[in-house]
Amino acid sequence: PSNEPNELFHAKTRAFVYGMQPRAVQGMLDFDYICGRKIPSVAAIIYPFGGQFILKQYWGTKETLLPVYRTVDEAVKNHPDVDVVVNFASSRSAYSATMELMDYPQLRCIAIIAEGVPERRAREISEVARQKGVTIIGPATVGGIKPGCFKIGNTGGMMDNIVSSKLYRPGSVGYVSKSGGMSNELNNIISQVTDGVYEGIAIGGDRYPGTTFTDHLLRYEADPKCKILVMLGEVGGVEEYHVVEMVKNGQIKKPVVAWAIGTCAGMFTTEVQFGHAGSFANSQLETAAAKNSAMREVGIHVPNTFEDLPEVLKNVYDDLVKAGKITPGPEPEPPKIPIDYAWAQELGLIRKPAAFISTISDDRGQELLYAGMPISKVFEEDIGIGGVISLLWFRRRLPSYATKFLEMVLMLTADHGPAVSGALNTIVTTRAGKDLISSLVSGLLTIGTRFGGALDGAATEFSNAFDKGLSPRAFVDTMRKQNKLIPGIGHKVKSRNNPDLRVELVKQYVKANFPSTKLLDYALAVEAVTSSKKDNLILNVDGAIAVCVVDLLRSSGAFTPEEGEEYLKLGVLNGMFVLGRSIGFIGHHLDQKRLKTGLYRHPWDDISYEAPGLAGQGVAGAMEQRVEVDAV
Ligand code: Q5B
Repeated sequence: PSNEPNELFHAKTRAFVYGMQPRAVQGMLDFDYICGRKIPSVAAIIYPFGGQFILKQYWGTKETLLPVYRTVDEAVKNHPDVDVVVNFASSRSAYSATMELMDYPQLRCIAIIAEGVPERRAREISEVARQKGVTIIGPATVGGIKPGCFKIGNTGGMMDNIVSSKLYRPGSVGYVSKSGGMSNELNNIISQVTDGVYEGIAIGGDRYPGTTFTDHLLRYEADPKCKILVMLGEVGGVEEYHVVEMVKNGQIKKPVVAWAIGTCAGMFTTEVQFGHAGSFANSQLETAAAKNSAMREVGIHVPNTFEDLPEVLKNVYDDLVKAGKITPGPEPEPPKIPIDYAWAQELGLIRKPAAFISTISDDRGQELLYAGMPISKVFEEDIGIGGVISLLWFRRRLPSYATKFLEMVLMLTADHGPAVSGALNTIVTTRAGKDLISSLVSGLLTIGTRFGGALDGAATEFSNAFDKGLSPRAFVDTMRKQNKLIPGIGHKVKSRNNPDLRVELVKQYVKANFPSTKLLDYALAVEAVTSSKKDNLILNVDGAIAVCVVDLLRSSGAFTPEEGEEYLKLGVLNGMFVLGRSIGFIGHHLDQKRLKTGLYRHPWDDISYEAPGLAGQGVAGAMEQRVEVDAV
């Protein structure tokens, strides 16, 4: 609490911020920091609607946690040192929130930052506040600032503005204005022609502000540290005349520099309503011109135009300095302002090497981009999942026969029944009670060089052999000599007599649509050699897809030869099988869940137990031995 009755804020003022306004709170904490305050002016947040318990903010270059309370009661009980509230409640709830706050005698000053509070409500607030001795600033205000001590919410604007107006240390000039925007202008003027602002309050532009010009000017008059009073009035209302009266009757003795804005209203033939609700002259008396001449008459320093105000203020200040009433103090070093990383980056002040690079998609703008293509265009042009793969995997649009082929691959590889290695693992995993992702991953991890993962190897071996000019037979012989199985050749159940129709479909499509099928033709010639040896050594689905994608990379015109080679090395081909078969594995997981199948245990009689001591005894022998062990 303040030591002086006329002092609303001091260097230890502690406040609640009512409402969730992290930016405004940060502005207040940054102001505290540059003023050299030891403790933050914001003690806590009151936010009736939140489930949040803390608000993380910066205190200088470090971080600090502010408590968030749902009720005023809780906040007040926990912070008996708080006597100011910056109330950001909306215009709808500002009245009830302020009334509730005024039930707590420790809260002596409430700044209401809400536009559009009904005038009847504003008057009720003022009345109750006067009865209870609470100072209300606003409503419809940005607040006020006391250099070196306290800043209400967003008053003063950005930090660089605050520093350039030297608001981090007190001066000798106390001002009061209606407009928050014009108070920024006053901060600037005062900092240029005097030793700076002592305190500045914007009372708000409504017809019934909670405190008036006179309330604040009388506080400044009573405060020995404030030497010059500045008032920025405006057209509408009669408040300036109360100040005139006080100057006349001696209640205000300190020099006053004042101006009423809105003199240009006289140039219009009709009455003018300015931006504020109260800035409308209901009579000649309420015009800015009439107010300015009334103020001038009682000795208030009134410039001829607003542009002359700095000069008039400077003269008054210089006179007080000459008379020894103001002794300008040494100018402290302007404080360093901690600047937010994001803001500094936006201003182009800093740079740092990025830890990650991404070249396929961008979600930062208004619209998600796939390789530069807005997501809305992806649908407008109906590029399909094949088109999306072409953008995200190859970073380019592929011709539609190619994207259709990619879709065909996904459809063909989506599933091959529950008996294949991966599907079986997915099923067993699901039946062990695992979730979708675990079951899917267990199936995917089964994909290897023998099952589903032969595409990359097939593409490499077939294209190497083809590029070297090896005849199909020479290729088969070379592989045999090296004791290597040819990837993409052979199938557990499919054979020449039981052909894999998926492979037939691929061949038909590619023959009909691709500009070149050189590698497919070569692979079919190899198949002719291997299948003549053994019926099941056919070009399998992995092999067929692999050689066709190589044909696509080499002949579509969409890739340079180097790019085509690089994509093969990157493993894009196995990616096709992984993506396609994920559809089937997920299906198997859902199927098992739907069927509510229980834990799977493989039958003993399907496993040949060959452990030492049990070898050759078969299931019955093993069982007998186990019974004996159990009995012991
Ligand atoms: N031999 C696929 O083997 C399989 C040979 C070969 C030269 C070969 C085998 C193989 C390469 C890998 C590959 C993809 C293991 C298959 C797929 C997706 C799937 C699966 C599904 C789906 C089958 C018998 C004799 C031996 C071997 C010789 C075999 N393969 N020679 N090159 N490639 N292929 N995988 O039937 O003289 O008797 O010793 O590893 O392309 O995974 O549906 O199930 O959609 O899910 O068990 O279609 O071909 O034959 O290993 O007993 O060999 O043939 O040397 O000769 P098998 P093995 P020998 S598609």
